[in-house]
Amino acid sequence: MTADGGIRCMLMRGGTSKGLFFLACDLPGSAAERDALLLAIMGSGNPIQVDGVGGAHPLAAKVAVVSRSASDDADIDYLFLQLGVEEATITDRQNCGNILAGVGPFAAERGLIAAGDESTTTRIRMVNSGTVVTATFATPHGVPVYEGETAIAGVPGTGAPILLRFADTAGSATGSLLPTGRVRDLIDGVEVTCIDNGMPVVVARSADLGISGSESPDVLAGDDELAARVRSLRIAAGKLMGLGDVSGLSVPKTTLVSAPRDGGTVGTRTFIPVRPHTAIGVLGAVSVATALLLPGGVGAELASFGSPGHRIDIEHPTGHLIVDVELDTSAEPPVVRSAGVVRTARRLFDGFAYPGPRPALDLPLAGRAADQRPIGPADAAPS
Ligand code: NQM
Repeated sequence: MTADGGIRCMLMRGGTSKGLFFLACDLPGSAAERDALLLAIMGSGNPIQVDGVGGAHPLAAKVAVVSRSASDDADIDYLFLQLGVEEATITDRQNCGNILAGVGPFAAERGLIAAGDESTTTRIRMVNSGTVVTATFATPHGVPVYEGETAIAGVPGTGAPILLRFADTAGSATGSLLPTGRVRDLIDGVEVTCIDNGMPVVVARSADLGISGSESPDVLAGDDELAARVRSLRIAAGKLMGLGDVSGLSVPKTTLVSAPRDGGTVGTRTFIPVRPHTAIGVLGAVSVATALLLPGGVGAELASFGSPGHRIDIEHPTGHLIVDVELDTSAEPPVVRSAGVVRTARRLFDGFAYPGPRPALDLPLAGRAADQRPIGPADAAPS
């Protein structure tokens, strides 16, 4: 912290999301103090986050806390925190594969890892779930570059590719790939597949919730009846998935699937958790792709699988997200071998953030539900 209260951090775009990246050692060691500080920096608890640096959307109210890893199987620890916009909430109950894209370059920028002369491959432990991911990104002359030729849907222009390879993502938040113990469940008269391959997601058919699946996020955001149905579906699914009362939580997400319209495998509209996503999350997409590959997965009959392989082309409101999922369906229950995705990221700003007034530390945080207190490893190990 600077003498006048500034906290060192970097603003980065990771995939289709944006957030503040901190070194763990630049934040308070106590989770409660850290959370109060981050809520104040972001300006959460106000719809336009006018008194903070948040982007007035859940996709731009994210935080990565990064440190050198103490585990043998990882180089870097990455704790993801999702902050609320209207509500002053903060939770570590989910991963974020988009923000993850910025973690390797950030760690190289801050000297946590030694970068290679051309490219760098590093092992990142997602502290939220304990999953280790391998990230490969360009570092000519040992310095991360962000410029490149790779386009990802939902982001203007192109950037340097960042390859993310996941293993052991099944059961990230719930302990199992199929947390209800079944491939299909019936909730509110709607057939769903509740899955957790990196992100707990409820997959249902768009038509079963009264939409075609081609509506824009803005149109969906104005549909109060749909919002009520999604809310009810995810709350019931949360209980079945062993997540308890999820009314104040950011998981599970809901993805409504339809037949593809643009040459992809499947059409999707995703809700985080009730607000429509402008694209789809990375691990959300990995979970949806896995659901479609499962024998009996809801919506698989709508999907158009091309040549045999593991490449699933997910259509979303702003384009396509291609994920590569290797699933062994000969095992019972099926076993996920690996998953991969390509993203880009960009350093947007580096400097110091100045928090405004914070909630008193001995009082519960405003708008923070009891079950939103961090339940995972509370702090990334200081570097
Ligand atoms: O699923 C949004 C995003 C995400 C999460 C959300 C993500 C993922 O688009 O891995 O990336 O689900 O809240 O950043």
